[in-house]
Amino acid sequence: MLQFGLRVTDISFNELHSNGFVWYAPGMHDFLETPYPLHPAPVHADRLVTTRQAAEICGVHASTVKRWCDAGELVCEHTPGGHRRIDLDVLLAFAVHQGVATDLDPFGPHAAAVWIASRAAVGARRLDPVVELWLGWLLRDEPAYLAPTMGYLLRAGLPLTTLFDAGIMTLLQQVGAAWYAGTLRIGDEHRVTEQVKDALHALRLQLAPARSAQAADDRVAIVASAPGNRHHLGAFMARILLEARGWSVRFLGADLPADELAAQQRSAGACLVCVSFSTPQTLADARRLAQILADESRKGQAFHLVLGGNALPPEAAAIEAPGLASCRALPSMAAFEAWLEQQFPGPRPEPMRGGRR
Ligand code: B12
Repeated sequence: MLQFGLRVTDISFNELHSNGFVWYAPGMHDFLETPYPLHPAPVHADRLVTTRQAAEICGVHASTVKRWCDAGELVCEHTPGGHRRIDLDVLLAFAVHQGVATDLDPFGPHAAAVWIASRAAVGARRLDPVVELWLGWLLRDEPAYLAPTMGYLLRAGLPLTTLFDAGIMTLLQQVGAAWYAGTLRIGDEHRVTEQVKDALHALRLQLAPARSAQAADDRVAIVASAPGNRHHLGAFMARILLEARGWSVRFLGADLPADELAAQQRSAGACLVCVSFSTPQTLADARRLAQILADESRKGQAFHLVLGGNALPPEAAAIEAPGLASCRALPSMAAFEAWLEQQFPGPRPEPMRGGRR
């Protein structure tokens, strides 16, 4: 029988700790809060799959899996109740041996770990195993699996907003905490951020066909990071979300001067402007920008302004800017999507088709 020696993840939380890694730097609670709790203990999910799960993984009928088992071709165990259970590694090795392609093939030696982590993410909305996998890959400078995992999770049914709010944001919080604690070199922090950016670009291209089919001329948005803000992944996620919902987006990147935002809104005839604020920016910066854009909106076509990002405290919800069609400060991509659904109702975007590539 073929044997694999895979672990649930290739770098465990314990290894991270023994390497001097920290989950949370002291005094960072304000920006380390996540909608989903992180568990510092390793997650050892059951590696035994049912015949139905094995069938889903291999893209065959459950009766085929049972036949493989009963013929002794695929090694399985039996529960006290007589149900077949198959070790995930044995199944994946068997699939390779049989020439059966699975959605897990792109993950090579990490296939079992990706399946287990994706079940926690999609089934229990626990993203920490996925984040742990990503961190391990990135710290070892193996970013190639990052984008495929994102696509895999979406095809398995994880909402795009959860991938962003609980997955990517948490990953970067860990990276930021490690940098803050002095356990990650600044060059490595930059490298990892660039690798996440590349993966998000790849994800965007995977979602792009749906966008071009649905793009509606009246839904044009400007998306950028606020003047002075060099962080731009939050804005980039807002862009992906809008495009996935059929919007046409002018993405203007980081640190955009306020008058340029206004000029771009005018020239594109955009009905929506989205701006991301990151610490060390402040509520006052957001108020100032809203005021400038409100003056602009009053002179021409009224448009909606959405502010987001980790620099905005709850008080930002009270920012008023008469002249704008509306002004909202939203704490997450999930809140942004809910607002879009309410403000711009329309056909929901197609989820990524799937199960199989
Ligand atoms: C990567 C990074 C950088 C990169 C950014 C590169 C890039 N291309 O973006 C670089 C190296 C440039 C950088 C620079 C700095 N950084 Co920095 N950085 C980070 C890091 C590690 C990740 C940021 C990130 O991308 N997060 C992921 C995104 C997705 O999260 P997010 O922005 O919060 O977005 C989520 C929500 O806020 C919301 N959202 C965001 N935008 C929007 C927009 C809309 C419209 C909506 C609806 C929602 C929304 O949805 C997102 C998904 O949930 C964080 C660590 C952390 N804890 O976040 C530090 C961090 C933000 N940086 C920090 C600091 C101090 C700096 C510098 C001042 C360092 C320096 N001395 O130069 C400079 C500031 C530069 C500037 N003027 O902006 C601190 C801020 C601390 C503080 N309280 O001030 C942090 C927290 C690190 C730390 N642990 O101390 N940084």
